[in-house]
Amino acid sequence: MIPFAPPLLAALRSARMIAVLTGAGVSAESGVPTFRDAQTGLWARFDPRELATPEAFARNPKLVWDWYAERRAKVAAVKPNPAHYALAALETHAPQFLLATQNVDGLHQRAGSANVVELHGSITRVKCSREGSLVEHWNDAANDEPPRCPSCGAYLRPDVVWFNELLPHAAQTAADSAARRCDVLLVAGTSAEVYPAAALPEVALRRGACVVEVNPNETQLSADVAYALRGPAGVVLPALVAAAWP
Ligand code: BJW
Repeated sequence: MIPFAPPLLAALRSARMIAVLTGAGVSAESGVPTFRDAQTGLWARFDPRELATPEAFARNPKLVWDWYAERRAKVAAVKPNPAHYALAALETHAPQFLLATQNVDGLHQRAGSANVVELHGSITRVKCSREGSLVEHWNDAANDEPPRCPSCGAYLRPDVVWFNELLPHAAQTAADSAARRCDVLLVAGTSAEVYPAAALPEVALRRGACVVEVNPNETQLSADVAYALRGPAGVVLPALVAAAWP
């Protein structure tokens, strides 16, 4: 049993609003690689930070499309882990709740989380690279270029947010509001390096919320949080929810 500080458990139980910010580390125990860890296999030669850009897509659309196609297939084959289920359980205890995720894998929703906003989109959706309209069906047959939009002929691309692109307005607004209003903010499995998501804990801290980090490693946020819970999210989060609501 993990010995959590009694004031942390009391803060969770008495919170009127709990907000959660998750990152790639929460899906690591499902087998989804994080961004800033070494990649394996076919993609080991590529830095995800280089491929997740509009410039990379403009330079080499087929390479970027294939990277996402492979990741989309991988995500379809994995399952939520105990961290995702613990956050779905946490939502049932909180009077008000918002989970803002940077992940594009949909695993929170598959675990039963209801009030989720996707800050960086979803790898399961595909859109027109020119008009932004979502496309339901596309032909992924091996080719030397990505599939094209059925209405305008531009390349299709994943409905994710690349560097230098704006976040979906509704998701950003909901997450900002939650960060300003929450009593407790749980920050799990993120390096907290990518903005504007990384600003959410800063906002919550300024507003006096109890900010709790769950991460096996130190981050640039660690020094400022009320509690830094060191360990894998799949172990720490279920134990935390069970300790707060035995
Ligand atoms: C575990 C674990 C376990 C392991 N349990 N934990 C200079 C200063 C400030 C900002 C900028 C700047 N230059 C540019 C910017 C802006 C830029 C940015 O922030 N860059 C930084 C890198 C500096 N941001 C943007 O461009 C954003 N847009 C924007 O700002 O628009 C406004 C604007 C537009 C135009 C002009 C000017 C302004 C958009 C950001 C989009 C990010 N997109 C990606 C790709 C999504 C699609 C895809 O999946 O391919 O999102 S990049 C990537 O990083 C992905 C992630 O969601 C995101 C965050 O990564 P995350 O989740 O934190 O993962 P890791 O790998 O970094 O960390 C994993 C953590 O888990 C680690 O801490 C581990 O220890 C931990 N862990 N196992 C718990 N079991």
